[in-house]
Amino acid sequence: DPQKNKNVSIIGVPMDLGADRRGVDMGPSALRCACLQEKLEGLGFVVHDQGDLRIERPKNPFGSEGNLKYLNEIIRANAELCGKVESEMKQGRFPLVIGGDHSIAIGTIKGVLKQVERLGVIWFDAHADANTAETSPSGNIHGMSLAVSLGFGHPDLVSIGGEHAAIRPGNVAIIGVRTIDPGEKKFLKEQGVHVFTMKDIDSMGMKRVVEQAIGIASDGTDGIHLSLDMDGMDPSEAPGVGTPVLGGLSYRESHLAMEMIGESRLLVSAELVEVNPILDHCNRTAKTAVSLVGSLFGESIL
Ligand code: HAR
Ligand code: MN
Ligand code: MN
Ligand code: MN
Repeated sequence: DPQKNKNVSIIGVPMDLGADRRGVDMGPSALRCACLQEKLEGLGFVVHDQGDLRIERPKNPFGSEGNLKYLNEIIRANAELCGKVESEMKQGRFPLVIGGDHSIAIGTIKGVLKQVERLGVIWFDAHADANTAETSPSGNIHGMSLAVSLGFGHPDLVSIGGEHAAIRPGNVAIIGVRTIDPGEKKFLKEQGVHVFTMKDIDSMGMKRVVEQAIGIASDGTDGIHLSLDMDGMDPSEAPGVGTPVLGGLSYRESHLAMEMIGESRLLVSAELVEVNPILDHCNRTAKTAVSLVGSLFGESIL
């Protein structure tokens, strides 16, 4: 809980190999330019910026194995990230991972799992990221990271950071989904992952959706991880993302979600992904992301 633990580690992962559009490798820089550290310090946190992991340039520009683009580079980055997250948590610091494409959730979540055995996950995203190589239409690993974190996918991805119990599907809630592949739909239903689509948000309201999501992610767990993909927001408010989808969450709905997750006092880790400065306007999406982090870490008006 960042509101009890005042020490926050920022871990940058400047990698875009999990996505087709280049540019999210500049996300960590954009988020720092948008005063991420200053925002947290203003809220009374002690920030330990760990800098960025070193991401190797791919030797083969089309280096894919089967339907898994840049598999080896992504394994190496995530293995390092996993170790970093684990060691920061061991020192009593709250890990805030900044990406980077969403494939980095694989390393973040495995690292957290080594410290928090039973972990619930709230996955804020326009997409479900629940493909495997068999079902993926693109071969992009950022569309597979939730499946991998549930224990499904290429064994070299699932075993990153060592063999370890995965997150339980009944403790995962996805919020903001509005595009899903046929194989993902089948997988999520079979596994019993709770998916809150835009239809649910429109009909129930964000407040009830987030209450339920927190209930799901906290049921029998020792804490909640937030995986925040900025494309969950509507592209009119967060244009700097690689795979925008119309009809997303508003600025206000997104802030309410962050405030409620923060107020739950159950958060043990978080990551912020898919900010693409190349496609952005004057760093607006990174600034919005930093504002969301503020709400998550307890910023309030009154
Ligand atoms: N489902 C599609 C695929 O697997 C698109 C996926 C992902 N894009 C993201 N992830 N930004 O959230 O290729
Ligand atoms: Mn995603
Ligand atoms: Mn363990
Ligand atoms: Mn997405």
